[in-house]
Amino acid sequence: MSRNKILVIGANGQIGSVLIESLRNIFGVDNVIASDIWKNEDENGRFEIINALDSARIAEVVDKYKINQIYHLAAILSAKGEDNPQQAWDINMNSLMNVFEVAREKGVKRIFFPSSIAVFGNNAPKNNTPQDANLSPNTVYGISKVAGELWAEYYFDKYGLDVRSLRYPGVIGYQSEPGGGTTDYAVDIFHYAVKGETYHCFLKEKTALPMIYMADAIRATIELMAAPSVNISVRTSYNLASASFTPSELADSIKTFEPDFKIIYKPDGRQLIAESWPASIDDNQARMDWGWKPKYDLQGMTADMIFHLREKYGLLAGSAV
Ligand code: AKB
Repeated sequence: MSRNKILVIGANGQIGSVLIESLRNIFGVDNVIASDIWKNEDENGRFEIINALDSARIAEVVDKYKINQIYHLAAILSAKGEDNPQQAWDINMNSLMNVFEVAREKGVKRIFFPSSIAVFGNNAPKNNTPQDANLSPNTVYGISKVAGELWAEYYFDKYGLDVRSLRYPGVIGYQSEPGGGTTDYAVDIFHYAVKGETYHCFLKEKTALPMIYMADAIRATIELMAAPSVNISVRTSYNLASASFTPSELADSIKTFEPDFKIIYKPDGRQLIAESWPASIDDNQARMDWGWKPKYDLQGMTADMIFHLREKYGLLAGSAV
């Protein structure tokens, strides 16, 4: 494990910024190279500017550090992707193909590629959506993830490239901001609640979506990447689940900590995307293959989010503002 040299592409994003810290704790600061199209001023480990559309630059960094694992997290998410579908397709697909090709040419051993519940569409069962449900997404993001999953399997079958992937639900964390997704409301709502502000929710109150707490999402990613190859029976992408809830259920959970919290529902274009996605996910294959088990339910994630955001905003009892 300690001989891993890991490159994280898209390290400044919602998941990347948290994943980097966990990987550095496990593998050592010098063995985990963060990269993105801009440098975060808080970054104090090894960092390289990489635009993942530039395959020569990826190859250069892979050579420089003798990289043998890549986490490719750079992507345009579901809601933002609909503003400029061609650009979202270009970024999501060509960056992924660059990573796969550089990995193949340079002998990188293992790749992580995030997929999403966005691969499902209106033809998949809404509840407990199975691993092998019909994939007919109606967002460019979802289409790019389906194509990416198939390419992942292709590179494994044809070249033996050990690509592993998770279909992330909405990820909820206090450490970082989400950027352009349909599930972003479930992070934003906490910031408003803790600051005592009314939240205007862009989804309807009864729209259930699968979600996962950041700590669980990071652990799932690292556990999948550490699993013995023989245990990985899914070479497209694994369904991953934790809690599923509606905006009103989340608001009620928040009210147990912030009783005066108010939410107003003002659905916009993201409602249609949410309605095309599963309400809950069956992740049994991940549980059976590599022992996946979430730790956080709705109450657990609410309590932890509220605690950390109160701390962040200087609102913990006894803390200075
Ligand atoms: C999004 O909402 O686009 C993402 C996702 C579920 O992949 N958070």
